[in-house]
Amino acid sequence: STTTPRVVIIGAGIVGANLADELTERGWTEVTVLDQGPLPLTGGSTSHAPGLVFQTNASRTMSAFASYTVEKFLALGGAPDDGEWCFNQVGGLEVATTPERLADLDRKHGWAMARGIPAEIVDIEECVRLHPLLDPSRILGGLHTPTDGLAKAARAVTALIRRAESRGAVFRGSTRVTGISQHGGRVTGVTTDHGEVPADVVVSCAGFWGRRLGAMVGMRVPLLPLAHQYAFTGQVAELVGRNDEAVEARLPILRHQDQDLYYREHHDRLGIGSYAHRPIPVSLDELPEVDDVSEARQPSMLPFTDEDFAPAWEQSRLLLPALDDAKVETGFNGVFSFTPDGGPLVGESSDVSGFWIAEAVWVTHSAGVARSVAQLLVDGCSEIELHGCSVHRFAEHETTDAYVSETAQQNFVEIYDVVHPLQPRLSPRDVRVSPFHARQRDLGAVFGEAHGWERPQWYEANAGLVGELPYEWQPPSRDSWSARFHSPIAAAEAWKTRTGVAMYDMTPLTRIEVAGPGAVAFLDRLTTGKMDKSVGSVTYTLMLDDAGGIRSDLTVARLGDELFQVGANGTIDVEYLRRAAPTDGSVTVRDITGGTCCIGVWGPLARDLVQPLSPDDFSPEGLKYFRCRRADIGGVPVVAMRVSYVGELGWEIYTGAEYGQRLWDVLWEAGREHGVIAAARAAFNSLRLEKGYRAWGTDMTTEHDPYEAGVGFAVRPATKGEFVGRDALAGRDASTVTRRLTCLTVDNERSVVLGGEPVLVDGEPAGYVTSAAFGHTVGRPIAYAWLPASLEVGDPVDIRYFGQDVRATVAAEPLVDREMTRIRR
Ligand code: FFO
Repeated sequence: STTTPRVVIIGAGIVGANLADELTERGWTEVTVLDQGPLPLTGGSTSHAPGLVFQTNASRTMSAFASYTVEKFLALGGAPDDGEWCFNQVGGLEVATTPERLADLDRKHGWAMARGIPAEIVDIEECVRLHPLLDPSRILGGLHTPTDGLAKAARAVTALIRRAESRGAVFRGSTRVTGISQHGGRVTGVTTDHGEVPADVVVSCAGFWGRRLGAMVGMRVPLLPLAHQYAFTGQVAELVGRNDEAVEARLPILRHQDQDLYYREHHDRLGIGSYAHRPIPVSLDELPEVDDVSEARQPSMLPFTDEDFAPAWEQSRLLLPALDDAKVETGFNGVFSFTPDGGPLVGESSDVSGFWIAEAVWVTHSAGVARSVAQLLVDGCSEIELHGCSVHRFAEHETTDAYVSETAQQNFVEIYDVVHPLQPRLSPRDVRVSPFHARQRDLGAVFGEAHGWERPQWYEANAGLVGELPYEWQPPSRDSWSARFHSPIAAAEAWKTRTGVAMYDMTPLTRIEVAGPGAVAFLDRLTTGKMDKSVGSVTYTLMLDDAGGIRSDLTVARLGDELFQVGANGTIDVEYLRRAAPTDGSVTVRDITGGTCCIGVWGPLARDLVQPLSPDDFSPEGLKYFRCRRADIGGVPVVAMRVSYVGELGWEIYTGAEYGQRLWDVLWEAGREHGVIAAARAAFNSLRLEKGYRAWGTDMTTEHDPYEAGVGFAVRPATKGEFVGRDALAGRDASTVTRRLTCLTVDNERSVVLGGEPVLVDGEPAGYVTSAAFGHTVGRPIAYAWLPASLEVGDPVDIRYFGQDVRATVAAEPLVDREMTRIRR
């Protein structure tokens, strides 16, 4: 008989129960689920969750999770009338009371379209028809999503437990986990107050208790428990006779985001959820001990604080005048999980293999997250891409108590805010600065922020160049949304990069040193390229998952026989390489981003600037395209790599962080006679799109194979043996794809889209924009989009932008330097 791994799931809430169901469905039947509370109502966040499921989200992944939850819960329960429903599909209505919100609903409607979620923008009259309690004079319109609705989380848990048990899973309530056992870096079991449970895999689905469980294996789980108010009104006259106890609700679930409020029916009463109060962090030690958990008494339900709810009640009565005769009857401050970026936390411990977490998950996304975790465990990869959920997406400082506490509370406060995609966080700032920071400030850098790094977006010092721009380079004015967090100075910086020379700070790019006698074989197994090339080679290559999806794209520079420098896409890559490395000591993997720095010197005059500073050969023959070498530049020891994400002649020049400012100064001084400028991310992003370079995480993810993404050239099966993803790609190539990352140019030069918008072909949604920017060299906005492969160059499409259709045309790519003459000069 075949055996499957013994899995222990900690937590029988909506995530743990779903996971037991998904695992047993896939034949992993040796599943034990433990919970400290009684079954099935254990007293965690699931037990009091109001269950509103709004599917549309800025994140595709989160939307996909939610849609699966809807589909699964609909199938799991009975019809609303029989009182056995797990999902009551009443629809969702989000109303706008300000013009900004109304515009934002247009944008959100676009996301729904791009994700295949039926939704429509509705006028005031229709809002009131859908939800007759609304005061028409208070609202401007709404977004209606008929497939949204109410999840009955506690009932779903019961049904999932029953189904998982029928396949062999064992659920044990009132069993407290006291420790995680491990041996040789692997998990071996779970200790409880009722003895030891052996395990090959442990998945903590402990919700807001997760930090405590993680600490048992030395894992810092970046999650903060916060209390959030939920109130029940007394009977509302207008609701009497509309519903019975079994159905509970017929009106759509309602969001009033301008006041941080949401609503649902409970038979003839209303439930009101509020984020309009101060954030209320909760210490696990303060939670009440509850022996007799019930719907009304749970450790995760703190006493209602009336004073915090007063403004919410006032606003509710304005929006819903029917509440004038009602009052708040009861309420509670419910504890649930917040994270620094609002996303869930999914993944395996870095230090103890076999210990996984799936936490900070809303009921809305629970089934989807559980399915993905089950796929990760059983198949090795998830069909929905997870980089925004990975527990390894955070920089080290982002898991500290101070950071988690501050940012999770910010997330609470800003939960319903209209957020611009380029809006940087205000605090904490100046956490990580490159060695060029002082010089950048002197040049009037306007900084954005990413994982703590201060990253210039443009330099005010270049403002004077805007007036010098030749006519064809002058940027058109923008609509107010795309003009936010943007400056026309980007046009001047792009112009100088294409016609002169510019210095870019590339320090925040993740750099990994891979070294040791096993390094070549190790990298060869994990990537699609040939790694056993000469010292001085640089290879653009991909890492795939077992299904052939793109896990990352890398540059791999061979600095020595046993020494490589890998340019990567963040801490997820560091973690993956670290955990995939052989354990026999033949390979070391080290994140060297922090101790080093990098300046990209790019433009047709780059060689004129750099060569006189160095005794080493920077000539076209001396340092060819995609080669690297150690060199001395103005007395600074560097590694120069002839790579350019902006698509111009030049080098990424690396040195130790302590030499960084000196390197900057040397290049800057020598550059004066060539008119060198410092240039920044806004120009950078435009230039790379013109050159057709993909950004992993935005343009392509594990959901895409290399041929669809247009990076099939980096897969070299003929030149090498086994590598991860090889078998999955067999038989696929550029001619077999059904969808493609497609280059579009927008016909009207003023319509700059920003990414995430739906693309329509013949008036029907057919895909979505990934990255977009104004192409300063080509004088048009550029948008890359996932679209059917049947489209041809010259075909017209429409991009839906704030409710308007913007005409665009499929273009041959890249738009700039297709002949490679600029970059190879
Ligand atoms: N590493 C370095 N050093 N620099 C980078 O800009 C980046 N990336 C990511 C992660 N690693 C990096 C990789 N993305 C090209 C395209 C995308 C890149 C990096 C480089 C590029 O030059 N492509 C050429 C390759 C041709 C060839 O294989 O010979 C091309 O497509 O023509 C920044 O995000």
